[in-house]
Amino acid sequence: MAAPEVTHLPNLPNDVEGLRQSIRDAVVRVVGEDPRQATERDWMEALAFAIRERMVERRLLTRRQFADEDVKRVYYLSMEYLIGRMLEANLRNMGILEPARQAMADLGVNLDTILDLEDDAALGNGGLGRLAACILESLATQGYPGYGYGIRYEFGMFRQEFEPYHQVEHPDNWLRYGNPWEFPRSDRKYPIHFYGHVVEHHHPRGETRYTWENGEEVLAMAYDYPTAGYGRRNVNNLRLWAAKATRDFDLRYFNEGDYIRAVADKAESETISMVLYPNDATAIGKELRLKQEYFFVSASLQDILDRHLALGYNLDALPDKVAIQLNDTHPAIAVAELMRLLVDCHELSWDRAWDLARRTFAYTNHTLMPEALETWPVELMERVLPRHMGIIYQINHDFLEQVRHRYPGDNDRLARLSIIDEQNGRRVRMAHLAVVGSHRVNGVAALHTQLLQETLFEDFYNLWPERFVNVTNGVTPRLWMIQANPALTELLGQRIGNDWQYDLDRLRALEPYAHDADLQKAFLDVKRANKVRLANLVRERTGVELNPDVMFDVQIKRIHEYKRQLLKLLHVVDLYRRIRAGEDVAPRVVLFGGKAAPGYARAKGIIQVINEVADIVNHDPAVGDRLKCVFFPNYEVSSASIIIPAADVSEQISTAGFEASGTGNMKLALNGALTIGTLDGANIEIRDAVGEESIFIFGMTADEVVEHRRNGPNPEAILAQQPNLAAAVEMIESGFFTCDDPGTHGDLGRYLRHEDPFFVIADYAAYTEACERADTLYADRTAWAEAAILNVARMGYFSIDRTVRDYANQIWDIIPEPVAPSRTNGAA
Ligand code: B1N
Repeated sequence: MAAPEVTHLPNLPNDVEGLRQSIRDAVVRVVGEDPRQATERDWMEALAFAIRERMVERRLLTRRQFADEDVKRVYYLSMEYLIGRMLEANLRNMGILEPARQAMADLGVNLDTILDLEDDAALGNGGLGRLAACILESLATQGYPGYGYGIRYEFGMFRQEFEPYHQVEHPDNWLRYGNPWEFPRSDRKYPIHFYGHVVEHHHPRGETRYTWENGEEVLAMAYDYPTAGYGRRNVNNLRLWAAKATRDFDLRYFNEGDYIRAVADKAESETISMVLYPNDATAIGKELRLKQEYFFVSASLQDILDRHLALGYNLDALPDKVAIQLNDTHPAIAVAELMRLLVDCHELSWDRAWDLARRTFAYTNHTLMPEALETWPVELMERVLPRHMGIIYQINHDFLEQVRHRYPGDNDRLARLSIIDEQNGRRVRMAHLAVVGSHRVNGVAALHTQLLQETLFEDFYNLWPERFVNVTNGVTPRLWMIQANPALTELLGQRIGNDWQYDLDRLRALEPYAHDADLQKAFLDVKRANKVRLANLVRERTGVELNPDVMFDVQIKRIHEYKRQLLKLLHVVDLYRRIRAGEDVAPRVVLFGGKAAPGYARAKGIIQVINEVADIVNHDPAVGDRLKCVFFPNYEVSSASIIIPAADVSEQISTAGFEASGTGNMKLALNGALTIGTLDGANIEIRDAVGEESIFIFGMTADEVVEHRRNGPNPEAILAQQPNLAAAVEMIESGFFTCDDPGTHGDLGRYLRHEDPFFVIADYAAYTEACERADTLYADRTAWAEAAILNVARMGYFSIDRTVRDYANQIWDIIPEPVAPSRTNGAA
């Protein structure tokens, strides 16, 4: 037993004086610079170090308490965490934002300038990755024992530039100055195998055993990112894995004298964690992607089992002490890997291991789109992960036996349910592996879960209805209200106090004041100030001047056909043509933001045409302030937090049945934007919460979309009946917006006229009618303010804290374990 002074934690002071001391010390001791000469970046780093030593202290306290209390832990496995900037969030959640601001001022440094220097941690594509980041923040805030596992990509989501109209991707070298938030753990390394072959060992009595031999090995090394809760002392951990070459790796060629080859091979093995695949809602069929998935899953499961055993539990207690959530199918190979670890390494019987695995795992589905469903060719899986292919066959064999027993002779059903798809050249269906290997499967919005049960997983739902649950997504109010919208936060504080910061349902206290003229005025003033803030940023980034007194109409999300940026663009072109024709239209600023996957030609074409239209519209003196169109470059978490509070209108116009949930819809509505939306994803629940008067619903329902497709859509017939729409399409395809090369958008015209796979043409009339309803309400400032205030008051349900409680209660069976303030210190 170590002496008390060894196990004692430091308990650093959090007042201005104490912080100032730490920051000044850190400039010298950590950054290595003379305070007289330190740059802003030096001060930023010093501040980060002062925060992180305080975070790690609480992290250790939290860990001690969890160990003492024998808690059950949840582990969230996700390929993506779209965290954004960490400095301000960590300051706020640690409760030291204001003292730090003062301490920095005392040192002659403006905190806001410093905050703006930080790069976003963009280890994700969009909604799925941001949801993972919100969930970790909420787990800590609510005091749940919850840990994230993922990949420490050297390069995150690419940086988007326009040259001048089309998207160009630049590498996101976010670690180039190092990263003060991470703790490298060179003592936490696990070997990860690839390739090689499997050897069977027959035993006269008992099960056949398998060993996985030869092949290649890389190491997964842990980097820890402490995650602080808001208003609590709990600090959890996000552990990201980086690939490092093993020592034997070098030796192999060094001994043969091929030094260059040895170094090249070492670099090659470390590419596993080099780059995030920039594809949202599409499956990536690349061997390197499969290796990334297995790499982080294997490291995480080895780490989880190590901790479980180190805490003194036996493997039979695994489901009582551990829950593992699979964020989509990207980590679904975990089902086979846990079986391998339990059966091959820990020598459990197959049946015992299977029971433990199934009770430990749960799986979240995020999409119904066929092109996003991961399937791996059997041949590839066999080559890269031969032992896992064998395990999957065994799992499938046992599973299909069960199905045969339940539905004798139903071979069609067997083929539909099988983990192996035999129709398309033998592929492993990762979603089936995830469903079979989990005790719960959830969709991310009510409609999405219903559609999962009726379509994608219909056969599974019939087999195991109790396995399926809905957990509607949410967003963290700490980032998406308190940090992004300080002006509204302040106003809310004055009117209803700050309880809503801990329980978002309490925003409802605002409802009785929705028609209070003073509140309405203050609310509109806040919105206008946020629009001025955005207008300044837009001027800086694009040179376009925006009038904060017209409606800001915002569509920010990944570029995808189903999200229908083209529907909004057709509206812009229609308005432009009518303005030029002398018609009086309601003025608006239309702002787009979002990235296209680099290989998604149609999405890149959509960006290009929006930029071209914007350039003509914004420079036409006949238009003036009546219409402005901006494509905000490099949309990311940090720009989202400026754009969202400034939006009057939120565009959520996906083809019904395609957007699993959406979360931008929640962030915008929470900040007082009114939604124009289809009955898709969480829009339906938003409508139910805010009421018909605060939302503009339009267009085909998911059922009607299916019906429409069955009837054979006919966009040309619709165009023949809608002269405004036809004129807009003609303007685009005629090359009006592409003076250099009039032929450029003929293809886009043909696409809309003859294909229109996402029913932009079919929904157009309903869409513009919804936009006009919004224009009419917007013109009545009192009525608009009332609707927008009610909208904010009724958004409490969409707090990520409710989402996390739903997971905790319905799926994980974990309870909060807040770190007691009295336990600031003392022996272990
Ligand atoms: O997940 C979000 C939802 O709110 C969105 O509606 C949904 O589109 C999004 C493969 C995905 N689904 N699938 C992905 C991302 C990366 C990748 O490589 C698929 N993203 C979603 C949160 O539930």
